[in-house]
Amino acid sequence: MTLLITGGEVVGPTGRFAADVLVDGETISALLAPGTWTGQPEQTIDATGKLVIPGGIDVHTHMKLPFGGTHASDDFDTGTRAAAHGGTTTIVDFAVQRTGEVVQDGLAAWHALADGNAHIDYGFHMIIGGVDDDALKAMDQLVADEGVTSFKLFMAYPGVFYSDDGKILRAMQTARENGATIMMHAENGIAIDVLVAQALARGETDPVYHGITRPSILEGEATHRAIALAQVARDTPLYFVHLSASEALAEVAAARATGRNVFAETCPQYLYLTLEDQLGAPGFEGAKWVASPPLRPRDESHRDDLWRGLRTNDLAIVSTDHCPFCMKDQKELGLGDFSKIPNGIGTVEHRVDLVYQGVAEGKLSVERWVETIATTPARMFGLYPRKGVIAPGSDADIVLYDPAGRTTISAATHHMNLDYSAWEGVEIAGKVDTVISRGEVLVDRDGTYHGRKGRGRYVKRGLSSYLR
Ligand code: DUC
Ligand code: ZN
Ligand code: ZN
Ligand code: ZN
Repeated sequence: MTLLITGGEVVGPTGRFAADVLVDGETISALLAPGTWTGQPEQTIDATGKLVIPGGIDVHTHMKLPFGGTHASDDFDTGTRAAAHGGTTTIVDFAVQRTGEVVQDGLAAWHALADGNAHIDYGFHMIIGGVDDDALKAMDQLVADEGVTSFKLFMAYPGVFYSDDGKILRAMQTARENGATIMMHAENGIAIDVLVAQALARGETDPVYHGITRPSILEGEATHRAIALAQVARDTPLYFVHLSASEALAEVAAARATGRNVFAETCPQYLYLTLEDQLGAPGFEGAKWVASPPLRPRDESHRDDLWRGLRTNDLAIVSTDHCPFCMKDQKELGLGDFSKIPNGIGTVEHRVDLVYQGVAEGKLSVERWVETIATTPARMFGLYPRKGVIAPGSDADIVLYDPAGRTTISAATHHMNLDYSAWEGVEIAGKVDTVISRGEVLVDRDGTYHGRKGRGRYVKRGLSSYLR
């Protein structure tokens, strides 16, 4: 099957240029000067007026994550179908080893959830919830055999996913040897738990106290500590997930300025939403935005700093931390006690649009948009050049994006298995037009969906391109 995408403007991190893109089967076979191909394609898509970009790569999703007695409401079927509608053609989800569990069993459980169910290609990171000799050996095996080359540790959630500093250091030393990347949830969970207990004792039970008991300085402190531990582990690559706070960004920027192997992502919720948005919601509605890290106060300039970090590359990637829980029966578990609200926001369908809105508002260049949502995610997590770039030989994961289109986000129209939207009514000056995964049109210009459950493949990842 040959497919020719004509008349569009191809965008990559190195620039934008007019080109026709020729797809042969599952891969891109050529980029051609417009109108110069003389063959007969079996299918042609007119991309006049559209940006032709590599399919989005969301390297932070939690399909079916067990949390607080329930599970994230999207599974690999509904979640990857929603991702595809929003122009994301690859996810890297977090397989989970819980404390006391064998790492390989956790990985097998995640394959059982995903294999045969995903609509788009997927890889796995591994959450290590119990660092011990067996888990460290398992990390080596996952890197060598399973295509899992990144491991997430938690400085938050004591008693659940939490690792103390000694465990973190040991995992970092192991990663230094096997080439893996350590991904860090940097919040001082021990201190946070004290603040949470004190708030509840005062009768402060509403959703907004979730954010008030997780102050940004405790993200900055944990970020600083993790950077120090990684230095002791001979500068093992360290990647901060869901960075939300100016204090944390300052730590990352300072480390990078001295040449350290430190990277970070942020998420749309931290770029756009604030604690005041949550405070303004009536009654228990604020639960919609309970996630960790929390939304930050408007007056502390976190959002401006994060947009700047995206421009300067101190923030390399925008992922979603997609972790949806319905209001009914899930978020409602925290009625009367904010600490029982399952943590998470569902955004996997909207990331490409939400970051493009930054382009529309003049905060980011169009090249930087592509870099932060597709190219750098691929390079950071060992998917490049198979994914993340429009180039001969790469998978034909391609999105046509219409800068003249308009998108309004609503639970009434989204595809996530979620009974509300954290982004209800948000308008985007742009629109996903056509979504192609390995040469197959999943979403066409009319919005018709042609994908199917089970077509997505597991991708074994290599080591990070940023490894030194
Ligand atoms: N944060 C969330 O909001 N949800 C799941 C895990 C996490 O770290
Ligand atoms: Zn986290
Ligand atoms: Zn510091
Ligand atoms: Zn997460």
